[in-house]
Amino acid sequence: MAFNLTRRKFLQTASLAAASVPLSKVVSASTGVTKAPLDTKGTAGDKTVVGGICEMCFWRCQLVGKVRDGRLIKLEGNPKSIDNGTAICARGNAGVQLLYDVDRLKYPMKNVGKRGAPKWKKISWKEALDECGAKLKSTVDEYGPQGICVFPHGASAKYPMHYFERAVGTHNVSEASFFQCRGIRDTAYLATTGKPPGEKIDMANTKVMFFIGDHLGENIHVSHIKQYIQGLQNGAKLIVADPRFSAAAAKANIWVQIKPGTDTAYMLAIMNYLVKNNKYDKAFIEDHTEGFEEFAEAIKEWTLEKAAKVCDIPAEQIKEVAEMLAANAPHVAIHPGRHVSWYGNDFQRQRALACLTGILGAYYVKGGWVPAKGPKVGGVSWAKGEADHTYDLNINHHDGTKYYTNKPPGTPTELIRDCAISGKPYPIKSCVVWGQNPLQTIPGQQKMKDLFKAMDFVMCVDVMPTDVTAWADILLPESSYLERYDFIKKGTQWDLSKEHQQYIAARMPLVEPMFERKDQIYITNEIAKRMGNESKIPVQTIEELVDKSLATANLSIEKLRAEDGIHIQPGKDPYGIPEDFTVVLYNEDLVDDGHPGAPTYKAVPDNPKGFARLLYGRAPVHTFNRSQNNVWLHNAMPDNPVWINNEVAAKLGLIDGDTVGFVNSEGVKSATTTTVKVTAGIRKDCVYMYHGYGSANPALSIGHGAGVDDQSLITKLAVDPETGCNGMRNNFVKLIKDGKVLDIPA
Ligand SMILES: Nc1nc2c(c(=O)[nH]1)N[C@H]1C(S)=C(S)[C@@H](COP(=O)(O)OP(=O)(O)OC[C@H]3O[C@@H](n4cnc5c(=O)[nH]c(N)nc54)[C@H](O)[C@@H]3O)O[C@H]1N2
Ligand SMILES: Nc1nc2c(c(=O)[nH]1)N[C@H]1C(S)=C(S)[C@@H](COP(=O)(O)OP(=O)(O)OC[C@H]3O[C@@H](n4cnc5c(=O)[nH]c(N)nc54)[C@H](O)[C@@H]3O)O[C@H]1N2
Ligand code: SF4
Ligand SMILES: [Mo]
Repeated sequence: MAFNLTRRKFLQTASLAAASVPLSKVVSASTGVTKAPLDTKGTAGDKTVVGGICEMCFWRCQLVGKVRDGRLIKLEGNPKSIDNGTAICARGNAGVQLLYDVDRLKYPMKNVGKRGAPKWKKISWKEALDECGAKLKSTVDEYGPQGICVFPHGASAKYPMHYFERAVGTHNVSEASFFQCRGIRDTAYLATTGKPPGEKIDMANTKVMFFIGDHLGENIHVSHIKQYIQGLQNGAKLIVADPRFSAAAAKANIWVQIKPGTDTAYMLAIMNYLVKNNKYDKAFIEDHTEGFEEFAEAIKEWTLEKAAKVCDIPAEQIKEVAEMLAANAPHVAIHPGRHVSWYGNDFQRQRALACLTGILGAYYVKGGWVPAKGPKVGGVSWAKGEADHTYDLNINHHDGTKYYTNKPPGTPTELIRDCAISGKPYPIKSCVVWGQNPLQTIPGQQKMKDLFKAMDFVMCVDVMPTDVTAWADILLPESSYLERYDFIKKGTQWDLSKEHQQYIAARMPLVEPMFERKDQIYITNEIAKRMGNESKIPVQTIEELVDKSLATANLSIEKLRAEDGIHIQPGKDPYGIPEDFTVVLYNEDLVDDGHPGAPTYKAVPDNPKGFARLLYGRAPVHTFNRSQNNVWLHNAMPDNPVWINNEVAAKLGLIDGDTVGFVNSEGVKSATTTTVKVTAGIRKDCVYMYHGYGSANPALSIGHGAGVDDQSLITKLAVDPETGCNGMRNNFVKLIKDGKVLDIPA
């Protein structure tokens, strides 16, 4: 929602939106898409506002809002959606509670206390923007643009991120989606197939799904889950490798209870078995791969027996999995993963996944990896300048080589933090945090606090008072995803075997922003003006940005509203491999850069005596930390019980529901406690908890202190040598009960 949209104008557009979805239009003549009636029980008679796009997580399902007396009372999937359809998940539903959360940021605030122990004073937007502009400008004047570091995430962070990268000119930007999430996957596939893989596997039409550490069902992305369920309903087999009996493992034909950190060894053995036994796709190898012989030679040591020992699973089971894959190839869906920053050896694991898909010939075929083409929509943002690598921390200045040859876009987090804390090779003095909570997102909490302490200025743009916002000097309240325009969401229909369709949607506000919240264009532009960058401003309002972007696809906000918030057009047949598609099994470029040419297993540190490895993952009804204060979601899962193996628990005298805290192998204790979940569904050498709990900010009246913050225990840093991304699962804990530290039996 733009700053200059008056209430009257807003109400006009809102009622226009409502008027655009009468029930008589439930079938779109242009597309033939059948829609369910919009009015569901309990909301009949309420206004339906179209154009919502969820951002309770980053999958961005398309929504409609039910509005009564100007108040949003319910969110539903947009019936026109060919992606999520009418379905949204628990978190999506609970967006209503985020919107009206009484703890939400309402006004610009200045910290008149200390960083980390703030005292907030309400100030005007003018004062806040003047201070941000002046402080950031003085950093640039004194230290250069590289003196600013940026920690962005989410749809609204793109425009400000581009401002700081392109108009101001700093390289020191570290996005959570790259350096703590999927960056490794994208660059590993890039080095193997020339393309980042997305999660584009055709699960609905496959014969076998193979998940290695993807816990679909707890990790929820609606249209992805639809594909997965459809696949199961169609009789697909499921193989799940996970040290824990995850929701997916519970549905699996084969559960591989793999030793943490050893997946690469496991896949090398599968591939070696397929090669040795002539069970690979010879035509695909001939036509679409490079380096097969070198690859086969490099992995030949990986016998079933060797991997069985390393991965602590039966050799017979590895063979069974390999046979199941071979028997159903090429219709096998090998999930490329999403959160893959695990152990610091992850680029190799991701390369192995991409190679295994190639060995089975499972690219561009029904049930395999199928990159269905989405519609073309141009972006609008700050103009890119000439690339100048003078202050690029990833370039070693002595000889011009890169530290991390396969890093995703931006600068690896640890390079930024080390530079900011040490002042070497140059000072970093201002920090901008926008839609990221680096204290709970990036391992090494103390290091993050040290970075903030080393700054002259810290500014934060958020919607809630989370752990990171307590470290800001100036804290700015953004309008939430339900109150603003932004993101263009585009894609293709979830079931690829149906007549193929593409869609384009743009986020539109479902209600007017409350209090003094502003959108990202207003905030960024006002700061840009104060930093002397007014002439570079690409758009004046968020509506202008969205409209210009839509215009590249012959659309506009108005047209999109008239189409119930989603434009649908015919797509292209997604199957059929392009002639020049190549899987580089043995990559000479990687060798030139000092890395192995074929995927290679690197062992991770073993458990110190008396400690269990700490594993973490998604809570089905929460998104990281961001939803912790949401009353509906909190009530559904108020803490994050620690999973502990039943035999271990028996030896320690622990039973379900016991209250425990933690101490890690570096002596760091958890600030809070949680409960125990005793289960045979986890290996004895690890414990597991849902990520995102244990908020430290008392301004969160519901989320504060609920459960344990896994990140607070992840103090030992591992960095993936090819990408510079953070590994997070090489940390070990003991449990503390009634003040007594319990040694985990070997
Ligand atoms: N230990 C551990 N660390 C992890 C992970 C893990 O599983 N375990 N997962 C990793 C992964 S996969 C990811 S993607 C990252 C996620 O990392 P983050 O994106 O940092 O996680 P969130 O908890 O969603 O925090 C985002 C911040 O954005 C704020 N926010 C929400 N909506 C808006 C908005 O509209 N505008 C603005 N300005 N702010 C908003 C929230 O209040 C919160 O402060 O974490 C990574 N780090
Ligand atoms: N409900 C919900 N859904 C979400 C999100 C959310 O916050 N909430 N976030 C979204 C985002 S941004 C992302 S990136 C995805 C992440 O979703 P995933 O990629 O599925 O998440 P991870 O947290 O990596 O996966 C955790 C699983 O890996 C297992 N694991 C741990 N170590 C190993 C190992 O060495 N080998 C193997 N094979 N498995 C191992 C854990 O036991 C756990 O089951 O989820 C998305 N969906
Ligand atoms: S999966 Fe759930 S939280 Fe994520 S965008 Fe869709 S409805 Fe929202
Ligand atoms: Mo992620």
